Amino acid sequence: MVSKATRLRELLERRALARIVGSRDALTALLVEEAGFDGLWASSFEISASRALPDLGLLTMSELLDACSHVNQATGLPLLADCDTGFGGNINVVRTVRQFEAADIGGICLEDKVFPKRNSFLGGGQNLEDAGEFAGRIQAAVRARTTADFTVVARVEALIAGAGLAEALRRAHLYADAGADAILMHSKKSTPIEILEFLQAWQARTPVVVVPTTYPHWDLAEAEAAGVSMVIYANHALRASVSAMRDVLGEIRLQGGTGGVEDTIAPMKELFGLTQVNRWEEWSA
Ligand code: SPV
Ligand code: MG
Repeated sequence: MVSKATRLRELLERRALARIVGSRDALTALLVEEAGFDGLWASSFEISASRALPDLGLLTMSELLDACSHVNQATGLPLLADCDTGFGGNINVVRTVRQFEAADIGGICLEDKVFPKRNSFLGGGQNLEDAGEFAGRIQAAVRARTTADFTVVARVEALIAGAGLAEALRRAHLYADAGADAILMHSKKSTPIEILEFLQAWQARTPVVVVPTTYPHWDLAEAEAAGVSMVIYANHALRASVSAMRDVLGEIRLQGGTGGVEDTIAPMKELFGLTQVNRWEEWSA
């Protein structure tokens, strides 16, 4: 059987662009698979938000692992886990790799910010980790894995922090030298301009992952031609459900009953299907 790590690596290394989607829980993962996407992203933002917490590095490693395990077991899709800054120093990263690898999770992504990190789209400053220190963390992660295919993605936050392209490139090269399998280059510009500049200079040294939350109109074929290997739709399923839940709850409150929303929400039967109740009942018979 092909491991999830191998599948994630294949997605990153194949010629065609891969699209993975933020999944805070197992049910979301099922819907992502049903919609035909290539893989899953366990977003620290979404998993925090679903616990009514801000994305400020509050999740512990075991909380994230627990959420990732549910997401990972729900489908055959490979999962890239958003492990923020790695939950501490090198030894914490080593333990993280061991635990996530043992859970058959495809790989982890670590970002080069100081703990506790702040979500990249929050206003205010961002504190970048010392690049050498972070490269050491990447090296620790790479050395800790026991299967070559377990993927370690290094996320560069230099553009997010306003440190410029030269610094983003310097960091990306350092992390690739340390063994990172791919670089996630993050940007909060409203166009892919910074990413295009990076890709031009990077010359496909490693696969490149992007999160086009603030530049959603970038044509996928263009992104692929420019050298992007993987796109992450990090938070759209969560944002869709917040809008839908708000609308429906508002209507129910307004109308004094659920009759008016019945046709706009998923029927119970759909949930029975998604949760494969028939199979479970066969096993119980
Ligand atoms: C996440 O989804 O948790 C991410 C992406 O890390 S971002 O929200 O852009 O930081
Ligand atoms: Mg995150």
